[in-house]
Amino acid sequence: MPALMTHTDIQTALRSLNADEPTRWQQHDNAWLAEWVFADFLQAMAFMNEVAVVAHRMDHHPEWSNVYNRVSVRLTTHDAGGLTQRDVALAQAMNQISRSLASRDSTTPTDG
Ligand code: H2B
Repeated sequence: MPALMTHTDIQTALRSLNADEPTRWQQHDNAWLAEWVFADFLQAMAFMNEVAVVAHRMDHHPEWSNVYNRVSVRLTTHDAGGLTQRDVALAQAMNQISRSLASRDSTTPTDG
């Protein structure tokens, strides 16, 4: 079972995760919450699909929901009862995937 992070570890990791977007990740109880607003529904789905591949590979799964172009995420390690390095790794992957999607052209299909 992965080790729970100390309070100091959690604060350090949060600062690093929020280096580019200071209010993205918030601590709430024993978990981190984040929300993204994408260009449209397909981009939100692309985000979830790319993250799903990583989460499956890591065997670490987000609690998340989607409404149109919004994706809400809660990360915690259930087996450990709180935040661990697995949550840090998945949060980093989510940041990276969302940045990469935002820099791509719209995922909306066109006739071209
Ligand atoms: N995801 C999360 N977020 N926390 C866990 O403790 C966890 C998980 N445990 N995905 C994994 C699966 C475990 O149940 C399996 C058996 O490895």
